[in-house]
Amino acid sequence: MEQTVIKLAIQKSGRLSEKSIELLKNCGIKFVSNSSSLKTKAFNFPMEILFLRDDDIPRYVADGVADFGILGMNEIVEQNQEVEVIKKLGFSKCRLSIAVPNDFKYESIHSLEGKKIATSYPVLLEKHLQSVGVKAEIHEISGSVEIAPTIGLADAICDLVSTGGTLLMNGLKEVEEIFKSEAALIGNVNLTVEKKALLAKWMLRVEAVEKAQNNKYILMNVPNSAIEEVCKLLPGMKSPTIIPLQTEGWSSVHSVIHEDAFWEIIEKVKAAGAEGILVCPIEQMVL
Ligand code: PRT
Ligand code: ZN
Repeated sequence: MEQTVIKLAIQKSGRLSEKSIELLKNCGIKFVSNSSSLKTKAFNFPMEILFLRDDDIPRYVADGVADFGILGMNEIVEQNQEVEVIKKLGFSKCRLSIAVPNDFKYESIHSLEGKKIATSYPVLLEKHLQSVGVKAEIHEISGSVEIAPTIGLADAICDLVSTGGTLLMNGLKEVEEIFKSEAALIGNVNLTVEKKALLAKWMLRVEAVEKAQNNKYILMNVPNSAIEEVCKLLPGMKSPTIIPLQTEGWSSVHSVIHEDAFWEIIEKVKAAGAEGILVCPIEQMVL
Protein backbone atom coordinates (compact mmCIF):
# COMPACT_ATOMS: atom_id res chain seq x y z
CA MET A 1 0.00 0.00 0.00
CA GLU A 2 1.25 3.48 -0.81
CA GLN A 3 2.35 5.52 2.18
CA THR A 4 0.30 8.65 2.98
CA VAL A 5 2.28 11.84 2.44
CA ILE A 6 1.16 15.31 3.54
CA LYS A 7 1.77 18.26 1.25
CA LEU A 8 2.77 21.52 2.87
CA ALA A 9 2.90 24.80 0.92
CA ILE A 10 5.31 27.45 2.14
CA GLN A 11 6.41 30.78 0.65
CA LYS A 12 9.10 30.34 -1.98
CA SER A 13 10.94 33.55 -1.27
CA GLY A 14 9.97 36.39 1.01
CA ARG A 15 9.49 37.34 4.62
CA LEU A 16 7.96 34.01 5.64
CA SER A 17 10.35 31.62 3.88
CA GLU A 18 13.25 31.45 6.30
CA LYS A 19 11.11 31.01 9.42
CA SER A 20 8.88 28.42 7.73
CA ILE A 21 11.94 26.34 6.80
CA GLU A 22 13.39 26.84 10.30
CA LEU A 23 10.14 25.57 11.84
CA LEU A 24 10.42 22.32 9.85
CA LYS A 25 14.12 21.87 10.56
CA ASN A 26 13.63 22.49 14.30
CA CYS A 27 11.06 19.67 14.24
CA GLY A 28 13.74 17.36 12.85
CA ILE A 29 12.16 17.27 9.37
CA LYS A 30 15.05 17.06 6.92
CA PHE A 31 14.96 18.05 3.25
CA VAL A 32 17.07 19.78 0.63
CA SER A 33 15.86 22.80 -1.24
CA ASN A 34 17.48 25.19 -3.65
CA SER A 35 16.27 28.51 -5.01
CA SER A 36 14.91 26.95 -8.20
CA SER A 37 13.03 24.01 -6.69
CA LEU A 38 9.24 24.15 -6.66
CA LYS A 39 8.85 21.08 -4.50
CA THR A 40 10.90 18.69 -2.46
CA LYS A 41 10.35 15.62 -0.32
CA ALA A 42 11.48 15.25 3.29
CA PHE A 43 13.85 12.27 3.87
CA ASN A 44 12.64 11.34 7.31
CA PHE A 45 8.97 12.39 7.50
CA PRO A 46 6.13 11.67 5.05
CA MET A 47 5.93 15.27 3.88
CA GLU A 48 6.25 16.99 0.53
CA ILE A 49 7.05 20.69 0.60
CA LEU A 50 5.74 22.99 -2.15
CA PHE A 51 7.36 26.40 -2.63
CA LEU A 52 4.80 28.97 -3.79
CA ARG A 53 3.94 32.68 -3.74
CA ASP A 54 2.12 33.37 -0.50
CA ASP A 55 -0.91 34.77 -2.38
CA ASP A 56 -1.47 31.38 -4.03
CA ILE A 57 -1.31 29.30 -0.84
CA PRO A 58 -4.92 29.71 0.44
CA ARG A 59 -6.42 28.62 -2.89
CA TYR A 60 -4.10 25.64 -3.25
CA VAL A 61 -5.00 24.51 0.28
CA ALA A 62 -8.73 25.08 -0.29
CA ASP A 63 -8.55 23.08 -3.54
CA GLY A 64 -6.59 20.27 -1.88
CA VAL A 65 -3.52 20.68 -4.13
CA ALA A 66 -1.72 21.20 -0.81
CA ASP A 67 -3.00 19.80 2.50
CA PHE A 68 -1.44 22.55 4.61
CA GLY A 69 0.06 25.98 4.16
CA ILE A 70 2.01 28.52 6.17
CA LEU A 71 1.28 32.21 5.60
CA GLY A 72 0.27 35.46 7.27
CA MET A 73 -3.15 35.81 8.93
CA ASN A 74 -3.56 39.04 6.90
CA GLU A 75 -3.53 37.04 3.65
CA ILE A 76 -5.64 34.20 5.10
CA VAL A 77 -8.44 36.53 6.21
CA GLU A 78 -8.16 38.77 3.12
CA GLN A 79 -8.58 35.85 0.74
CA ASN A 80 -11.44 34.28 2.69
CA GLN A 81 -10.97 30.81 1.16
CA GLU A 82 -12.50 27.74 2.77
CA VAL A 83 -9.53 26.66 4.91
CA GLU A 84 -9.07 25.92 8.59
CA VAL A 85 -6.62 27.90 10.73
CA ILE A 86 -4.88 25.11 12.67
CA LYS A 87 -2.29 27.02 14.65
CA LYS A 88 -0.88 30.51 14.96
CA LEU A 89 2.89 30.26 14.76
CA GLY A 90 4.09 33.44 16.45
CA PHE A 91 6.50 34.70 13.78
CA SER A 92 6.30 37.43 11.09
CA LYS A 93 4.21 39.54 13.41
CA CYS A 94 2.92 42.78 11.94
CA ARG A 95 -0.17 44.98 11.89
CA LEU A 96 -2.40 46.31 9.15
CA SER A 97 -2.80 50.02 9.75
CA ILE A 98 -4.25 53.11 8.17
CA ALA A 99 -1.71 55.91 7.72
CA VAL A 100 -2.09 59.47 6.48
CA PRO A 101 0.39 62.17 5.38
CA ASN A 102 1.94 64.03 8.33
CA ASP A 103 0.05 67.24 7.45
CA PHE A 104 -3.35 65.51 7.29
CA LYS A 105 -5.56 66.87 10.10
CA TYR A 106 -6.66 63.55 11.52
CA GLU A 107 -9.08 63.57 14.44
CA SER A 108 -10.78 60.19 14.25
CA ILE A 109 -11.61 57.47 11.76
CA HIS A 110 -14.44 59.78 10.58
CA SER A 111 -11.78 62.11 9.14
CA LEU A 112 -11.55 59.48 6.37
CA GLU A 113 -15.19 59.95 5.29
CA GLY A 114 -15.29 60.37 1.50
CA LYS A 115 -11.50 60.05 1.18
CA LYS A 116 -9.53 57.80 -1.14
CA ILE A 117 -7.52 55.04 0.59
CA ALA A 118 -4.93 52.94 -1.28
CA THR A 119 -4.38 49.36 -0.10
CA SER A 120 -3.54 45.78 -1.07
CA TYR A 121 -6.06 44.60 1.54
CA PRO A 122 -9.46 45.85 0.29
CA VAL A 123 -11.45 43.14 2.11
CA LEU A 124 -9.95 43.77 5.54
CA LEU A 125 -10.18 47.54 5.06
CA GLU A 126 -13.79 47.45 3.85
CA LYS A 127 -14.77 45.25 6.82
CA HIS A 128 -13.21 47.72 9.23
CA LEU A 129 -14.72 50.82 7.62
CA GLN A 130 -18.13 49.19 7.64
CA SER A 131 -17.80 48.28 11.32
CA VAL A 132 -17.14 51.94 12.21
CA GLY A 133 -19.68 53.35 9.74
CA VAL A 134 -17.24 55.24 7.51
CA LYS A 135 -17.69 55.44 3.72
CA ALA A 136 -14.43 55.91 1.84
CA GLU A 137 -13.23 55.07 -1.65
CA ILE A 138 -10.94 52.03 -1.59
CA HIS A 139 -8.29 52.01 -4.29
CA GLU A 140 -6.71 48.56 -4.61
CA ILE A 141 -3.03 48.47 -5.61
CA SER A 142 -0.67 45.53 -5.42
CA GLY A 143 2.58 47.10 -4.22
CA SER A 144 4.41 50.27 -3.12
CA VAL A 145 1.25 51.41 -1.37
CA GLU A 146 3.19 53.92 0.72
CA ILE A 147 3.91 56.21 -2.25
CA ALA A 148 0.22 56.56 -3.19
CA PRO A 149 -0.37 59.86 -1.32
CA THR A 150 2.84 61.48 -2.67
CA ILE A 151 1.88 60.77 -6.28
CA GLY A 152 -1.68 61.98 -5.73
CA LEU A 153 -3.28 58.56 -6.04
CA ALA A 154 -4.87 58.56 -2.58
CA ASP A 155 -5.41 60.63 0.58
CA ALA A 156 -4.45 57.79 2.91
CA ILE A 157 -3.09 54.24 2.82
CA CYS A 158 -3.80 51.00 4.60
CA ASP A 159 -0.74 48.73 4.69
CA LEU A 160 1.27 46.32 6.79
CA VAL A 161 3.59 47.87 9.35
CA SER A 162 6.24 46.22 11.47
CA THR A 163 8.88 48.73 12.60
CA GLY A 164 7.11 51.81 11.19
CA GLY A 165 10.27 52.81 9.28
CA THR A 166 8.63 52.74 5.84
CA LEU A 167 5.84 55.08 6.95
CA LEU A 168 8.36 57.46 8.50
CA MET A 169 10.48 57.51 5.34
CA ASN A 170 7.44 58.37 3.27
CA GLY A 171 6.16 61.21 5.48
CA LEU A 172 3.20 59.20 6.76
CA LYS A 173 1.79 58.74 10.26
CA GLU A 174 0.00 55.64 11.52
CA VAL A 175 -3.46 56.57 12.78
CA GLU A 176 -5.51 53.35 13.09
CA GLU A 177 -4.47 49.74 13.59
CA ILE A 178 -7.14 47.58 12.01
CA PHE A 179 -5.73 44.03 12.15
CA LYS A 180 -2.96 42.20 14.04
CA SER A 181 -1.19 39.50 12.05
CA GLU A 182 1.29 36.68 12.46
CA ALA A 183 2.14 33.55 10.49
CA ALA A 184 -0.28 30.65 10.83
CA LEU A 185 -0.69 27.07 9.69
CA ILE A 186 -3.82 26.47 7.63
CA GLY A 187 -5.27 23.17 6.50
CA ASN A 188 -7.69 21.75 3.96
CA VAL A 189 -11.12 21.20 5.52
CA ASN A 190 -11.53 17.64 4.19
CA LEU A 191 -8.37 15.91 5.41
CA THR A 192 -8.36 12.11 5.49
CA VAL A 193 -7.94 10.29 8.80
CA GLU A 194 -4.40 9.29 7.74
CA LYS A 195 -3.45 12.90 7.00
CA LYS A 196 -4.95 14.06 10.30
CA ALA A 197 -2.82 11.45 12.09
CA LEU A 198 0.32 12.77 10.36
CA LEU A 199 -0.68 16.32 11.31
CA ALA A 200 -0.99 15.27 14.96
CA LYS A 201 2.46 13.68 14.82
CA TRP A 202 3.95 16.83 13.30
CA MET A 203 2.12 19.14 15.76
CA LEU A 204 3.51 17.19 18.73
CA ARG A 205 6.97 18.19 17.47
CA VAL A 206 5.97 21.81 16.74
CA GLU A 207 4.61 22.17 20.27
CA ALA A 208 7.71 20.55 21.78
CA VAL A 209 9.92 23.04 19.95
CA GLU A 210 7.68 25.93 20.99
CA LYS A 211 7.78 24.93 24.67
CA ALA A 212 11.53 24.39 24.50
CA GLN A 213 12.05 27.86 23.04
CA ASN A 214 10.13 29.42 25.92
CA ASN A 215 12.01 27.54 28.62
CA LYS A 216 15.60 27.22 29.82
CA TYR A 217 17.43 24.48 31.67
CA ILE A 218 19.14 25.87 34.74
CA LEU A 219 21.85 24.26 36.93
CA MET A 220 23.45 25.70 40.05
CA ASN A 221 25.50 24.76 43.08
CA VAL A 222 23.69 25.27 46.36
CA PRO A 223 24.83 24.78 49.98
CA ASN A 224 22.62 22.07 51.48
CA SER A 225 21.38 24.51 54.12
CA ALA A 226 19.82 26.67 51.35
CA ILE A 227 18.30 23.86 49.23
CA GLU A 228 14.84 24.17 50.69
CA GLU A 229 14.66 27.92 50.04
CA VAL A 230 16.14 27.62 46.52
CA CYS A 231 13.75 24.80 45.59
CA LYS A 232 10.78 26.95 46.60
CA LEU A 233 11.89 29.46 43.96
CA LEU A 234 12.25 26.88 41.17
CA PRO A 235 9.09 25.55 39.59
CA GLY A 236 10.69 22.71 37.52
CA MET A 237 8.72 20.24 35.41
CA LYS A 238 7.79 18.12 38.43
CA SER A 239 10.27 19.27 41.02
CA PRO A 240 13.98 20.21 40.85
CA THR A 241 16.61 17.47 40.60
CA ILE A 242 19.16 17.46 43.44
CA ILE A 243 22.52 15.73 43.00
CA PRO A 244 25.19 15.76 45.77
CA LEU A 245 28.51 17.40 44.89
CA GLN A 246 31.82 15.82 45.86
CA THR A 247 32.41 18.82 48.12
CA GLU A 248 30.74 18.02 51.43
CA GLY A 249 27.63 20.07 52.24
CA TRP A 250 26.90 21.16 48.63
CA SER A 251 24.50 19.96 45.94
CA SER A 252 23.85 20.62 42.28
CA VAL A 253 20.24 21.70 41.69
CA HIS A 254 18.73 21.37 38.19
CA SER A 255 15.43 22.74 36.96
CA VAL A 256 13.50 24.17 34.01
CA ILE A 257 12.34 27.77 34.14
CA HIS A 258 10.17 29.88 31.90
CA GLU A 259 11.92 32.63 29.96
CA ASP A 260 9.59 35.33 31.31
CA ALA A 261 10.53 34.65 34.94
CA PHE A 262 14.17 34.06 34.11
CA TRP A 263 16.03 37.09 35.56
CA GLU A 264 13.78 37.38 38.57
CA ILE A 265 14.47 33.73 39.53
CA ILE A 266 18.21 34.05 38.95
CA GLU A 267 18.40 37.08 41.26
CA LYS A 268 16.42 35.32 43.97
CA VAL A 269 18.35 32.02 43.93
CA LYS A 270 21.63 33.92 43.95
CA ALA A 271 20.48 35.90 46.97
CA ALA A 272 19.48 32.61 48.64
CA GLY A 273 23.06 31.27 48.28
CA ALA A 274 23.23 29.58 44.85
CA GLU A 275 26.55 29.79 42.99
CA GLY A 276 27.93 28.78 39.57
CA ILE A 277 24.57 29.22 37.85
CA LEU A 278 24.48 27.78 34.31
CA VAL A 279 21.61 28.37 31.91
CA CYS A 280 21.26 26.14 28.82
CA PRO A 281 18.87 26.14 25.88
CA ILE A 282 16.47 23.21 25.52
CA GLU A 283 15.99 21.63 22.09
CA GLN A 284 12.71 19.76 22.56
CA MET A 285 10.30 19.51 25.47
CA VAL A 286 7.62 16.82 25.54
CA LEU A 287 5.42 16.97 28.63
O1 PRT B 1 6.30 37.01 -3.50
P1 PRT B 1 5.21 36.74 -2.52
O2 PRT B 1 3.83 37.09 -3.04
O3 PRT B 1 5.29 35.33 -1.98
O4 PRT B 1 5.51 37.67 -1.26
P2 PRT B 1 4.92 39.11 -0.87
O5 PRT B 1 5.81 40.14 -1.46
O6 PRT B 1 3.47 39.19 -1.11
O7 PRT B 1 5.05 39.06 0.69
P3 PRT B 1 6.25 39.41 1.70
O8 PRT B 1 7.31 38.38 1.63
O9 PRT B 1 6.63 40.85 1.61
O10 PRT B 1 5.43 39.27 3.08
C1 PRT B 1 4.87 38.05 3.43
C2 PRT B 1 4.13 38.21 4.77
O11 PRT B 1 5.04 38.68 5.78
C3 PRT B 1 3.01 39.24 4.80
O12 PRT B 1 1.80 38.77 4.22
C4 PRT B 1 2.86 39.47 6.30
O13 PRT B 1 2.07 38.45 6.88
C5 PRT B 1 4.30 39.31 6.83
N1 PRT B 1 4.95 40.61 7.16
C6 PRT B 1 5.48 40.89 8.37
C7 PRT B 1 5.11 41.69 6.38
C8 PRT B 1 5.76 42.66 7.14
N2 PRT B 1 5.99 42.14 8.38
C9 PRT B 1 6.08 43.92 6.55
N3 PRT B 1 6.64 44.79 7.25
N4 PRT B 1 4.80 41.92 5.08
C10 PRT B 1 5.12 43.10 4.53
N5 PRT B 1 5.74 44.12 5.20
C11 PRT B 1 6.06 45.37 4.41
C12 PRT B 1 4.91 46.38 4.37
O14 PRT B 1 4.02 46.05 3.31
C13 PRT B 1 5.65 47.69 4.13
O15 PRT B 1 5.99 47.86 2.78
O16 PRT B 1 7.14 46.05 4.97
C14 PRT B 1 6.92 47.46 4.93
C15 PRT B 1 6.74 48.01 6.31
O17 PRT B 1 7.72 47.54 7.18
P4 PRT B 1 8.32 48.49 8.33
O18 PRT B 1 9.21 47.62 9.13
O19 PRT B 1 9.05 49.61 7.64
O20 PRT B 1 7.14 49.01 9.14
ZN1 ZN C 1 2.32 37.87 -1.91
